[in-house]
Amino acid sequence: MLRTFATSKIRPYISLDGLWQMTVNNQEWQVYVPGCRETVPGMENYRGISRYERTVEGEGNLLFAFSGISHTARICLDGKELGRHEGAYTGFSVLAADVKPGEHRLTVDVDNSFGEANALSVPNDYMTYGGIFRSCQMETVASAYLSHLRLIPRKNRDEWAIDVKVRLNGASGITSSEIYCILEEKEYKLGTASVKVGEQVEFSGRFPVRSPGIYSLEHPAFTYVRCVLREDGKDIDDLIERTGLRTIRAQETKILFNGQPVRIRGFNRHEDHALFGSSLPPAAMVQDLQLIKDLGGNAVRTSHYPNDPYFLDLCDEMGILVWEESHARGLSEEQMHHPLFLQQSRQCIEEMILRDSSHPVIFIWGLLNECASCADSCRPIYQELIGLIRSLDDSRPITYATCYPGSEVTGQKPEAKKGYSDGDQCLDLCDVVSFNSYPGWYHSAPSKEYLKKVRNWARQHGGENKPYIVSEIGAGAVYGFRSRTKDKWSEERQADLLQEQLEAIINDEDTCGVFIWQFADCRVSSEWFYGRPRTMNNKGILDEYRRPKLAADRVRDLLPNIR
Ligand code: ADA
Repeated sequence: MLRTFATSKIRPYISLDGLWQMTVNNQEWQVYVPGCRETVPGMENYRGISRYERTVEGEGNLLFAFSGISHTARICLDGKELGRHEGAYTGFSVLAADVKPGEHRLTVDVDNSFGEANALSVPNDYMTYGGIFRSCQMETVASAYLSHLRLIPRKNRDEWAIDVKVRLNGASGITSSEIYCILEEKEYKLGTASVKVGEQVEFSGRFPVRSPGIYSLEHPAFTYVRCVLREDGKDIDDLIERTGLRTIRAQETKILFNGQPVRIRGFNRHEDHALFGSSLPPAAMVQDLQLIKDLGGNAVRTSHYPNDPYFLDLCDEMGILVWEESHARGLSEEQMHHPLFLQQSRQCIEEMILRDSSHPVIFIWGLLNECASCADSCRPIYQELIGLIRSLDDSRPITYATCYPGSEVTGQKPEAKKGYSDGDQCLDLCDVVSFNSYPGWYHSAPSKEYLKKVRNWARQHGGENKPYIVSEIGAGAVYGFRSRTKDKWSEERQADLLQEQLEAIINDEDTCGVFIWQFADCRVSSEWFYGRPRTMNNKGILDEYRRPKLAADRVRDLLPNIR
């Protein structure tokens, strides 16, 4: 299941989840899809290419939909290439047209190696796992089919409407069809078009909602839209999407959800689990969301890439706000000038927004975590990518998490580098300002003064009159390491530091809240962060098995006070 609800009443599909054959250098395994290769005995540290294979039975126009393959994929049917995709965290589909009836061999070459072809998937402070790690399915489509259905709710005074966008794709032959949109059992025509094979046309319209059920975190209520493709009076394809009627706005220093200021009690979370790598089954996703709620949280940040669409559906249903982030973490000026950086960033942003903009709980788009926002040469990149997000979705605020206040805050003279400013120089470009700070952990400044100084600096350097989020605070602890002297890496020390950091935020009503770094410990790429104990990022409040550290109780006591 790619989503938690049925996305079509017409289009036949079969799930491709289950046992596949995997081959690496002539060695074969039976592996479960979705899954990470690293969970296969003997493959815990494998980086490179592997071939996934299985048979499928079908005929006609077969659309193979993948929710996530890490990080590069080449798909073939009976040895003929259907398509390639770069980027682990967004889904894609490839089409095999006019397939003869019978059994066919589907092969997927999966590659997670680092190299010149990848500007965003680089050795980093999280693990780039390998595999078909999210669900996939085979759909049978007609001569034309719909894709990219997305819904944006709009409120004007007390009237609600939904902006609907959908794409028509040609699969085989030339088709002339009519596209309709059904909302509250009323049918509206979106247009008529002919598409050739491989062509894509987009349709859009704004339609009123006459009996609106308002979405709130406490009472999630959904509005469904079904788009239908009609040929000669017959419905040949359809797509269903849902949204929640709610408003979201950054106004002066507040973030308003349904007109009310919200304070974020959030967790940064990597898609990572000791047992499943980045391929968490639905039960583990639900457990994570239950744990977030139990710890007093109301939000999750998908650090540092778009998450599984199934997880986002669960967030909608369980009323957890989401900061969804495009892929990029800690890239230097040089890495941002990689010849493929812009192309791959644009692709990731586009695929994320076209896939996810209907989710009511996504309250903000994020991008470029801790990238080179001090470098003159990178400001145009921030401008361009923030502009791209705005052009694809003007209904949500945009932010990026930075860690560069000026030297007057850090007390450290910046390296006098040509073309670098003393601190972040892109804050004016976004709607909400977000800073990552680790007082007491990476430096010894007391939390209360330090966090306030950072915020004041941001306000004077492009962030005036904007909402402010502390997008990361935290400290490391190795699960089970207790120390009466509260040594570094002990659970005691982590708990104390988090308490100090959280108390500083609770008492600072001028911030819109916090995302704790991080929800659970995660694996990091050994190629880069070998220096971290256990080759893990140990700042989880829970360990990688979701066992609570001492800090969990402290967070559960304190977090609810941010309101
Ligand atoms: C950064 C970064 C995180 C993580 C964290 C840490 O702020 O955004 O991905 O690396 O630091 O643990 O140091």
